[in-house]
Amino acid sequence: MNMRIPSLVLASIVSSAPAATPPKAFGPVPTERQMRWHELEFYAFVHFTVNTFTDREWGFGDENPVIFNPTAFDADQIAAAAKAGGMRGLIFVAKHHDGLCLWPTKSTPHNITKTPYKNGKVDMVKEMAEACEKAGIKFGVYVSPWDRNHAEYGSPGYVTAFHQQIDEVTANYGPIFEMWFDGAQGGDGYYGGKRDSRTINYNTYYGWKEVHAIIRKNQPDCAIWSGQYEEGGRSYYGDCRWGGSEAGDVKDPCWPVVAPGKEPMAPSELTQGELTEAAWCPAEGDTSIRPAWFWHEKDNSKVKSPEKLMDVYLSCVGRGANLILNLPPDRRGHIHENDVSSIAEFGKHLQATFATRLEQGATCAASNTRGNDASYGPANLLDADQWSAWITDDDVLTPEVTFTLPEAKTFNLIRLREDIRLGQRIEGVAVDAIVDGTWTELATASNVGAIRLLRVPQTTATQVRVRITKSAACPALSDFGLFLEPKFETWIPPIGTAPKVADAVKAKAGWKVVSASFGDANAAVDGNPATFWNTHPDGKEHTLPQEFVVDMGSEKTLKGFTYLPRQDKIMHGMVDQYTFQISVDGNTWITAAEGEFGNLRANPIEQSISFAPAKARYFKFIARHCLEMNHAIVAEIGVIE
Ligand code: FUL
Repeated sequence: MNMRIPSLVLASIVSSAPAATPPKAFGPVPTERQMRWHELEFYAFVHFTVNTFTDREWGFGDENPVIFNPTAFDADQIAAAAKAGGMRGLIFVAKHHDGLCLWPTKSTPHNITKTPYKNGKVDMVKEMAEACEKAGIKFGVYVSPWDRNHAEYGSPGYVTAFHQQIDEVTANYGPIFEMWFDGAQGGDGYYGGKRDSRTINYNTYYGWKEVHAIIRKNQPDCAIWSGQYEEGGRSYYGDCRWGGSEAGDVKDPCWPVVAPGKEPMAPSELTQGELTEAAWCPAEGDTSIRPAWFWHEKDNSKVKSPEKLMDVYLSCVGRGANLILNLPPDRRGHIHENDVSSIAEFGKHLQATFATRLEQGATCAASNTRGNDASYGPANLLDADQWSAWITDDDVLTPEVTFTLPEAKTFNLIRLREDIRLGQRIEGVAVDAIVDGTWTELATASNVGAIRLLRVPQTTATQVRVRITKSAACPALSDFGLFLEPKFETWIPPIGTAPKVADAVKAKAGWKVVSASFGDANAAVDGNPATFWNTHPDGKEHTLPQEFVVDMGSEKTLKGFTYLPRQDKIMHGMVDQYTFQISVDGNTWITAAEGEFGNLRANPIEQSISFAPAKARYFKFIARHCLEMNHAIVAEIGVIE
């Protein structure tokens, strides 16, 4: 308390003035539900279904539920891993695109009761909800709208089943903080044995208005992720939206305000019309601790390090968005040792970083305080209430506040927040410190919002200043924090080591491309992810199907193949349907595998396809379909022996 006296003294000087008129909100503002959602900042995803056992990312919907048989599913171990990582909640994938419901739903027979796990007498959603409650973290649920198993997908019958699923999970498992509705939609699938392709309109088919109504009835505090619909010429949004990449980062700046047909907007872009149509719909970044959403043994060595996790955290939470980080259980139904180790180290790092607020005890002097009223004074920036704000007079848009610390402090991370209950207003901010006797700019940002974390060069100073350089309405900055982020130790995964790129190249030594339907396919087997086989090299499209044949130099026993899509974030020619053939003599071919690669658009990682072991000296890769345009681009093909 003593440490705070100086700022209180300052406050008492201004408090003799009459109470100032409260500021008006600017643009859309968050609901109470969204405020609670913002405060969560960081939580886990848990992707678990038949894919864990088939090594796929998108199940086709024809998987026999008997393959879903974790040997030791442990909801407490999963919740504990999330908790150790500093996460405040967990969203469980109760049904992925393959359609297997992990609770005993009445909406479809394709559910956990048909699995051998505990003889089908079990409810995994319940186990996960209870484990979260025990661990003291919030619980959320992912129910995939796209259902590749359901016979009636594409017609009204499925929508009824989907709504029933949402009703069941939101009515029966206690409080749910977020319902997550993936955007992957339609296309081919098992569909009750028809094995055809179904097209739907994501915005109109699923009956989002009713979905909202079911969730609001059962869980008034639950945030709805996605689920936008139109009615009477107006757009209605869920409570939060996708951050735009599955790498976990969001744009800088990332705005929480959306309007029909527009990119999320900065306050200065809001026109009069948009002020009435726009809505508060903040971003949530998502990514996995591994390259893929589901556990695959080959990825055990590719778990993101605590240091990498911190980069993701800063480029998501640090930009005002919430972060959802996937921890996928393995075939035991445990979070793998490597993932547990990394996330726990990361949790310790977060804790060590934010444990000490180095600005505490500072005095603060602002260039302006609203109506000279202490209740809007800069002391609000230092108190424990993260939303109480320093607010200026209406016509003061570029004020500054200077903090004088009781003694020099060393910091490398700055935290700012604004009182978003008044709308997001700040569009430019700079932070300076007196270094070697002169004010030196340490960082700038083009917005603040619910939270802004700025890494700065390690600085020792007693005086620090925040300048608001642009604001759509009088700024309402609500939090200022100085922190010292510790250095990372080298993290070594407890099990196994990472394969070296050089090994991959060595494995392909002696391979020869024997033929290609177009162009030079060597780039697809040169071990270099940056070069690719391209059947559209010169403005002329050489259309699909396209193929090439490789002679591996000697006979091998193959168990599968790998495909690395182009890595430059362009979808043109990205092959998503393939046939893989093998041959011992280069004349007689058998088809070892044929199918699609799932989720390439959002997450174009290396794909591994397994098949029954077979001898081969030659393989033929046939590109049958691509995501955009009509040609083939392949970065790498490899084999699994
Ligand atoms: C994607 C899905 O298709 C992935 O499988 C995963 O569930 C991810 C979170 O969203 O778009």
